[in-house]
Amino acid sequence: MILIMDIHKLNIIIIWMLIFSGVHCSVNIETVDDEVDIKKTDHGYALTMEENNHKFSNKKALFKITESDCTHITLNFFSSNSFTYNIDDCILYSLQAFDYEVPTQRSYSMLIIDGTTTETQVKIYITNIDDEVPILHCPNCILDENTMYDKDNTPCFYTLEDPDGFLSFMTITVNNELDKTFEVITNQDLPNETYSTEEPLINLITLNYKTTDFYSFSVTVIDSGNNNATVNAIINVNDIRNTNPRWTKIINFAEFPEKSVQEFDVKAIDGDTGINSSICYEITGQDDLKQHSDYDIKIDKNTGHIIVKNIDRDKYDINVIEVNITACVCDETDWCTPQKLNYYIEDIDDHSPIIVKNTYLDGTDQEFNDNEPKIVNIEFLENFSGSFNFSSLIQDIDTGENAQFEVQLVPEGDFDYTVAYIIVPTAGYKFGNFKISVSDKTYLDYENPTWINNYFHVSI
Ligand SMILES: [Ca+2]
Ligand SMILES: [Ca+2]
Ligand SMILES: [Ca+2]
Ligand SMILES: [Ca+2]
Repeated sequence: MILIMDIHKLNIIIIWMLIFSGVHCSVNIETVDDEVDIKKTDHGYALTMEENNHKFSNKKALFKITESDCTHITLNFFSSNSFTYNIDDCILYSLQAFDYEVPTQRSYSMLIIDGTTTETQVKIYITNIDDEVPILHCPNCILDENTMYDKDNTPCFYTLEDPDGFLSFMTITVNNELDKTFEVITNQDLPNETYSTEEPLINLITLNYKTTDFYSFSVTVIDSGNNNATVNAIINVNDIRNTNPRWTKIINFAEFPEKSVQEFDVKAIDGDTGINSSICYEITGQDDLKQHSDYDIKIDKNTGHIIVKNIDRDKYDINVIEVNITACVCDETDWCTPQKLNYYIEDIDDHSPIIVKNTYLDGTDQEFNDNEPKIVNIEFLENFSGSFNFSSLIQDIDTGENAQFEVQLVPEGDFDYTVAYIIVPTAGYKFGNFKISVSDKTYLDYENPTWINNYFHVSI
């Protein structure tokens, strides 16, 4: 039966045989180091000590063997878990460190054999301490401006790892004086044997893309063993839609001649520069344009190029045209910025004064539809000394000095009949009513054949 067992089972059989046979003796051990706790158990000793892989120098005293001269001591490990050791002056030293994070170094079971018949069982338990450095992985985070994030809605999580566990005892600090802006929330309710978790980053104040579009800071994590790590973090701020477009190029006043073709360029940009959407232009709310649809004022929806033409200043007698344009975010047309454009239209002298109508004393009008010479025949008695029975409305639809005109009587043919007549007034602006009267009735002598038919022109 013994022949078919492996060496470990062989040892066990031997132990039990020895225990039950009662023929063997045992050695005792005692502590020589405060950091090593030794307790007597039913079957030997239980030795407990903290892992020491970070503070091990070259050897560690585990216990002292008593009641033996230690000249024939060997250790017999019960499994493949063993450690290197030596015995000096009956003190057993481990010549290697014990690291709890290495699973095979967490416990040992062995026999101390003194000679051939004396054995003592010793179990060694290595306890975990927070001796390894934690690791923090920074996410690449984008947070919306004007939004408060809490642990439930933040998209930003730091991965915290520590091979020791004990994650609930971590302190995570935001540096670079941004601890009033950001905070990493730590979870205080994790079992000690949790080795990795996600810790949410939240903001403590609202972020403003226009003020700061990204934050760069470091985050330090300290574990319960005072092991720490610092990593750099960058939080980008996402611009969200909350600003109307902004005009960057505008010509809000221009002066140019009527009936000319004018071109202007205006430009606006997205007020939310982080979104930077395309801007669309439009002419809006232009009452004059609706009234006078023969105006031609257009703006290119995409480029902001304005073309103005066909403005007939005289036709509507207006000198200033107010055009309202807007710049809107093309795909979010609630976001618009209006702008007023004022165009001062210069008159050109493209109209002559004309006689529009004659109005007779009885109230009837004789209207003229063209600029051709008009012939008016009137008859009256000799020695007539009053005014003719009509007045002439003369109009020049230009404006300014282009609308000033003079009126006079000029001879028709060789003989000057105008010496007997007068027209008043002799000048007008834009329009006026003119009346012709006899200024010297002594000319109006029927017996003088020259004065029976009088001809003259009204010249404007
Ligand atoms: Ca360790
Ligand atoms: Ca640790
Ligand atoms: Ca540890
Ligand atoms: Ca004109």
